[in-house]
Amino acid sequence: MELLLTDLSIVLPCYNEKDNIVPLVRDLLSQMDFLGGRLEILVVDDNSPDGTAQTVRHSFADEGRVKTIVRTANRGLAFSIREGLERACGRILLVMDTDFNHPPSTVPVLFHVAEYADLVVGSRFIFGGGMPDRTRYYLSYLYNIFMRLALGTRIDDNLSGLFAIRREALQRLPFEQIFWGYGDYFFRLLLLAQRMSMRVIQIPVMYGLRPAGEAKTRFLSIFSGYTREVLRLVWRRLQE
Ligand SMILES: Nc1nc2c(ncn2[C@@H]2O[C@H](COP(=O)(O)OP(=O)(O)OP(=O)(O)O)[C@@H](O)[C@H]2O)c(=O)[nH]1
Ligand SMILES: [Mg+2]
Repeated sequence: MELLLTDLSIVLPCYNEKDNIVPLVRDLLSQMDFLGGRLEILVVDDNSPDGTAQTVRHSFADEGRVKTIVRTANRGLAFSIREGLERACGRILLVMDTDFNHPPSTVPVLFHVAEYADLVVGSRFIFGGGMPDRTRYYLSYLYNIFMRLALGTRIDDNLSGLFAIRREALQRLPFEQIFWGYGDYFFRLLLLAQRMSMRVIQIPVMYGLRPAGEAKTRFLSIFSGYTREVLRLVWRRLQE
């Protein structure tokens, strides 16, 4: 059996998150300090013009557990996540946003539950979950009902992007069919995990507010892109 010295790898894709990334990494180091050297944090930055990567390198120069990856080719959220996952050494790999939408306090829970599942997913739409913006909450909730009906996924939140996966489960997944685009990679991941009969557990997550910087999501274009992708997946399924 492969001997893994890292218990948990946290992959943090970021773009222009200079003011969020340092407090986030500090928070994660303190939440998961019980792992000591068996923790690694990979900041995957798409060469942000605001100097996100330089800020991380400077702030954590003496912290060997924090690694910074700067990408200049093939940029984009899903490609960044893929690269982070490919370069991570952990037994359990966890992906989260870097703007505090995904609260660091859920990380110990995701890590713990991953002992009992292949994939653990943070969900806003089960008891205990939610998000502060009520309008967006209900719009996302309705959109998720549409996704679940169309795709047949059993998870309530197909767009959260917060998850932990065991290495052996990750290695079974076809990366080429999942990791491209933006948040749509997440519902492809869920769908394939379900089709491969993986054990998927959802835990509630209450989103936090972004303290600094700007959201990259442009809603109309993102959701029309998601809808096209959902319909493409449905069409492919019908043809199988
Ligand atoms: N590496 C990389 N990270 C990205 C890219 N676009 C967004 N991100 C990161 O992906 C995460 C989600 O992006 P957000 O802009 O917060 O998108 P969102 O959470 O859907 O939108 P809000 O709810 O409005 O915050 C954040 O950590 C971003 O920094 C990208 O092109 N490359
Ligand atoms: Mg966000």
